[in-house]
Amino acid sequence: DPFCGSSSLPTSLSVDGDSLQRQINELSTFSDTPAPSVTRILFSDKDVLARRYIKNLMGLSGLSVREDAVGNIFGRWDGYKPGLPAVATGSHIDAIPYSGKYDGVVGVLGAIEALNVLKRSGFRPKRSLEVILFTSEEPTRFGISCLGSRLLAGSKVLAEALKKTTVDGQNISFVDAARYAGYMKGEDDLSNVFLNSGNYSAFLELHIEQGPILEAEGIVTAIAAPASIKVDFEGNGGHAGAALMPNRNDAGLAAAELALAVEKHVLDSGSIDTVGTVGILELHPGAINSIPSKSHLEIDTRDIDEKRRNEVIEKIHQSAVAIAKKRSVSLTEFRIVNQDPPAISDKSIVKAMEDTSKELNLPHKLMISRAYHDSLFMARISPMGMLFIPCFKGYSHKPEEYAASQDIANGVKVLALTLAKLSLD
Ligand code: HGY
Ligand code: MN
Ligand code: MN
Ligand code: MN
Repeated sequence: DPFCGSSSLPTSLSVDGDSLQRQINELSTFSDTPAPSVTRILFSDKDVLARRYIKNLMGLSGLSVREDAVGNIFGRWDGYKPGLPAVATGSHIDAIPYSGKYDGVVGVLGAIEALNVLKRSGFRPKRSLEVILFTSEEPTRFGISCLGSRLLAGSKVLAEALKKTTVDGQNISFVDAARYAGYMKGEDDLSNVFLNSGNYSAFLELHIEQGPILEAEGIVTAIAAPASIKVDFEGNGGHAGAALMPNRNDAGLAAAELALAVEKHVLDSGSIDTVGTVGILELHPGAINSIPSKSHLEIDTRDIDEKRRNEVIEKIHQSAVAIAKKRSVSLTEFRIVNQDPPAISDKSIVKAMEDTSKELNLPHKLMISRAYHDSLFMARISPMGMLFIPCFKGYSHKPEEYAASQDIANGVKVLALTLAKLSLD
């Protein structure tokens, strides 16, 4: 009954920390690698089970659930002015290989619990509150980061690619993979996934910091500018014994030299804020006694300054060309997969989070997010805010990832009260 409860801000906020911790533990069992690691790849069987688990929790919280063509999942609590743009919050549950159980998950389970906290307090939202599970934040399967939120933010290029060209490492198309998981049923073009800006009055994301700075909460003021590049080199290969060194054009050494060039260009950028990683480096045929005839590397480089990051990308490209020439291998691919601008958090949401933290006597600090998040793209269609909770020694993207349930509960409280305030705006 939309008229029960009060539309004044809740005074008591009780987070059910035990059930939230239990849910985090249960969700982590939907994994393709043994505990304590978590591996949950887009549209895999484990991903489908995890989605079902989240949809069930949304249902138990009385949220109405809808899913879009690519598997973004929305759980909605109608406010008493359901026609107004809603306030949304959410994150992701896909997990890169051998990672941890908190990255993304805290912002989905925590968001559902935040709505439960408000329901328990008798709060009645004016603007509807919506929890979003973004279909895939990690680039693992298709090499596209923030696939779901990028699409919601209206990327026509991505909509085209997903329909026509995107395939994974086993040459399975995005469309077939999505259909396997029960999505992309119709022949619909994906533009019906796009949300127009104004759809939400605010978007907030609760997430672990994934870095070593925080002892308490972090309120994010900006999200760094990410980019990723795919590179292939090709040489003649040959017999590791019979081919003498002067006659070789070793694609593996070209890749190794480029990886070191990435490190050099990043260190020479003039700022500690520029980072670069070669997380994927594959050699073909991958036999000890065969000179690599092909190599494939994937480069991740980021900076809080977009121009400086783009200069590094340009230098990496020049190095790839120079190395190919020097080693007489061919540079068969140099593809910038994404080269995104940074995002700035909405000042009024930052202020709402600061005020809420003060009201709850929770220490907090302003900071930049060096990791990217779905918020980076939601900021294109809605005022955005992010709330970080500390994680043990900043460990993330590895099984040792850990966040204390008290810190999670504090984050959920700040999220809940900030959502309530924004809902009454
Ligand atoms: O890589 C990132 O920044 C995010 O955690 N996927
Ligand atoms: Mn991640
Ligand atoms: Mn994440
Ligand atoms: Mn390639």
